[in-house]
Amino acid sequence: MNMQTKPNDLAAFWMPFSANRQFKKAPRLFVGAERMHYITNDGRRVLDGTSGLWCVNAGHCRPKIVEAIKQQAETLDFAGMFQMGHTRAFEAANRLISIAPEGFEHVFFTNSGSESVETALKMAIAYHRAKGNGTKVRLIGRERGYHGVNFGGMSVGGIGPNRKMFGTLVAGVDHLRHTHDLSRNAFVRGEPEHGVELADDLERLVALHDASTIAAVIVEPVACSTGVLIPPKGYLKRLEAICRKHDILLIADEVITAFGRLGKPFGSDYFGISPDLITTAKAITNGTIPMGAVFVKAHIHDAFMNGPEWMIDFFHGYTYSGHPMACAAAIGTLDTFEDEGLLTRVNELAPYWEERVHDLKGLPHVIDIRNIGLIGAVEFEPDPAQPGKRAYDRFVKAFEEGLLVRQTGDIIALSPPLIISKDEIDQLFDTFAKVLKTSN
Ligand code: PXG
Repeated sequence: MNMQTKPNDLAAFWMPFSANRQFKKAPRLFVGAERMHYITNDGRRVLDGTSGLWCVNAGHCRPKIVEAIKQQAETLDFAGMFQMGHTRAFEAANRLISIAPEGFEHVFFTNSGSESVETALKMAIAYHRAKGNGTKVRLIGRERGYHGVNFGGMSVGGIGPNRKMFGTLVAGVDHLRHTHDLSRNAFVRGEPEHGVELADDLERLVALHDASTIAAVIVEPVACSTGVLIPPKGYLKRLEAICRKHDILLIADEVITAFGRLGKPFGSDYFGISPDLITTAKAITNGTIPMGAVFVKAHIHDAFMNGPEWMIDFFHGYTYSGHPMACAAAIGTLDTFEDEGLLTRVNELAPYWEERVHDLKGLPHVIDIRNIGLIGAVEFEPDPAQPGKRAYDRFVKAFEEGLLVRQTGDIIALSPPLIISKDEIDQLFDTFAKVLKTSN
């Protein structure tokens, strides 16, 4: 151990996706959390307007989840899952399948959204190979998509700054155009009217590469990290139909939209689509223990079950796939969701949420407001000299005013825990409106 390290020195931890130098000059630190609030190191309560990082759908430090984790730590701390098993993993998988959209019969456990994405992309390519279609290897993502930070996810992802420092990325990837169109859709409530034809972009890529070379398309039902881009009406269904026509797998990246955010268990339920694979993470354990899961339809899974029975069927997995603590946390989370009706509670809240977020129209520099389920976003006119600074300043100011929001570019995203009350929705928007009125 380096004896010069002071216990609370901020230098040692190189923080992810952060402006480290600026943060360490004026840190924002939490020491506790309870239901809808964080508690800062100087004892202030901060309303959680972002469910942590879109994970804490049931609110913070919920008793059934805490208890499940405690009990598991005392009973079975770790068991590897390669050629061995433990009962909690099978229990968690069955519980997850019981709330999954129709047709999903299997889950593959990972430890994060990024790992779920890598797993799904590998499954897609290997599936076609197993079916005798070994040329179907290309992967199609979408501009402005976010699929985590590992090489596959980064490559199908479409956020420039996340890609530009990392070389040529994975070969054989192409991108659909994004669906953000303020000229036609600004201030629309819910799903935008215009842009269904953007799904036809997949036909353009099929014409260019030929369907015989394309394994899968991956999209987020709602592209959240990039600033909440809501799909135009009919877009996802049309994309699904084009995938079917060309035997291209559709992967719905539901790391954010799964587990009740849109008022249904999964975003695919909400939009009425039936993808082949669904990637999840985050709220699967209410953010408590890292975990991800890929939901798999039977035809995909079964394609792998064709070699000798004693042989490994899918050469992929993580030391911590199906970790007992994560499985216990997932079961405690699903119990909490069920007890409190959280997977559908957003249906009650969404109309009020929509009213309140759109009340921000007209405040300084606001050029668009978007909402769906319990998600909101406010886009600001960028300061041409310092793009991103306007939203960043509002994020910092909101924190000082006791509200946690999430900044990306010149957009602020809002996504509180699904247990939020109407009074707390009022408090969130009153505070945020004050911040917007008093910022440059
Ligand atoms: N896919 C999607 C759709 C995501 O939103 C990932 C994959 C990667 O998950 P992991 O667990 O590897 O981070 C994500 C993650 C934000 C924000 O504020 C969003 C994410 C992560 C951190 C911040 O928008 N999404």
